[in-house]
Amino acid sequence: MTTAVEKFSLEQFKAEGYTGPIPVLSAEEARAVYERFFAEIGQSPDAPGPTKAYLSAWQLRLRWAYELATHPRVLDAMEGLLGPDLVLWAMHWWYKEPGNGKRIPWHQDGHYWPMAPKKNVTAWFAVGPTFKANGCLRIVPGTHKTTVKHENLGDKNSHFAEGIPVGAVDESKALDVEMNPGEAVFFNEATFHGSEPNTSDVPRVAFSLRYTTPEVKFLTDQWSDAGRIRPILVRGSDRFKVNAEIMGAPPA
Ligand SMILES: O=C(O)CCC(=O)C(=O)O
Repeated sequence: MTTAVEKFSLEQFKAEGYTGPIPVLSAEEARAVYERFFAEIGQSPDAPGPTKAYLSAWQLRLRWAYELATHPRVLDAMEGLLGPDLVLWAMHWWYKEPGNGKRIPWHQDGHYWPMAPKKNVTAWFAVGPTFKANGCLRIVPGTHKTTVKHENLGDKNSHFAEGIPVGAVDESKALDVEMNPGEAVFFNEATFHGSEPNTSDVPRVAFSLRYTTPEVKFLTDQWSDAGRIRPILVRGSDRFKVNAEIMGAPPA
């Protein structure tokens, strides 16, 4: 399988709004995570189907998920992009079972997140193989320097109601980020990204980790699901304490 990009650098991240993918887990480690994911949603990896399981914030309640979210290779990469003080604030599984017809529309994450300033690096992690036909992540390099208006798309096959109108995206510049199990790619809060439906018989099992730095305040009165925002300082120190009332702790 080919990957769209193979380097990791701060220069690329600054210029293009993304960098990677890099290998984080071995194939065996990724397979173990794959099996844990299906066990947690009450399915067999051999019979993947739709789920109604809650797919967010596993880092706050499952020790293995927390350890995955703070894997030293991820933290080292985040340190290279964000500096020495790191706050883990979200984890979300992006699962598309075979035949899942929903697309993730083109969007900029910062549009949905009340935080000040808007500053985030996502590590998007392939747990199983991700490729065009199973709806791999798509990124438009160089789109992270401005914010664009998101609109109600009126698309019943869209995972989110609001996104970037199709005409505002130069699809000819989009990368299909095909990835091997255990790889992670990094992008920021303004980089255009999305994905197409899974038309294959291979489940797309992936998750995102969200990282920021301690001076960033979460405006929890503006989040519809503020209960899941429990930032955890995972490296360095917090001189700002702007989120003191909502800080979380690693699960036992
Ligand atoms: O997994 C996808 O297709 C989209 C992921 C995404 O929107 C994100 O991680 O912010």
